[in-house]
Amino acid sequence: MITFYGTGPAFGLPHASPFAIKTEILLKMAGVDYRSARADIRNAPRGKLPWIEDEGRIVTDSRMIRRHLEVAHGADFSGGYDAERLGIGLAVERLCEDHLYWINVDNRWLRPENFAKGPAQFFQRLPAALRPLIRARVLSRLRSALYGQGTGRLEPEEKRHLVELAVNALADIMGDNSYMLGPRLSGTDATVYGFLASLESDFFDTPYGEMVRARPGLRTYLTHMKTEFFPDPKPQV
Ligand SMILES: N[C@@H](CCC(=O)N[C@@H](CS)C(=O)NCC(=O)O)C(=O)O
Repeated sequence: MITFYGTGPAFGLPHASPFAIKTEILLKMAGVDYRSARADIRNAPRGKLPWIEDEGRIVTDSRMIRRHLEVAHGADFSGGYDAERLGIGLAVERLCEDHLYWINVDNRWLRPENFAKGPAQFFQRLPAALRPLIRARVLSRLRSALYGQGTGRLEPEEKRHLVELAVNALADIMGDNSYMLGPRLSGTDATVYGFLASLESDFFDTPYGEMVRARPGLRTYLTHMKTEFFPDPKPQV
């Protein structure tokens, strides 16, 4: 039995973290037995979530969890696609993880109204006296990370432009297909759903949800992926 450490349902999503949404879909696709546990970031083996524990072995990072499921459990996330399509899939995944991720973090954490209704909740479990200090430290670290990565230097209109390009690229690559790479599900869908659902969520005040909803193919995709993988979220242990 695998123990999967994610955030659990939050912000109208199966997990606050798009990487955790991705990982839970991969676990379901692999057909392995797992139970969900709420991750405490202070105990995260590499300071990031999600992670899993499988028979005493800890695996961190959704990309390494995917490899573990393939190697140790024989999972096949290829969907039967050829190398060219899978290459596009990998590029699409990294577009989500290494590009859209940062804009999503910026939107949730550095817009004060979004921070207050969303990520601020994560600090509620800390002792009240420590809360302001730790919150300020985390925000300062994130601001530096976003500045270093570059997203933190962009104007809101420039970020909107980049998201529009990425969302339209995803919609155009998917075309009329049911899944990202064609008529069949593949590992790429785990990532794309995690990030598109996070971007589209109207829990936060964001101009990005509308960009996703403006593409009918993506709207349909989000609905059928949710029905397929998260008809009702699994209880935490
Ligand atoms: N490459 C990692 C990225 C995971 C990641 O960045 N997780 C975020 C939550 S969405 C996190 O734990 N951030 C905490 C931090 O960076 O301190 C993966 O694929 O799992």
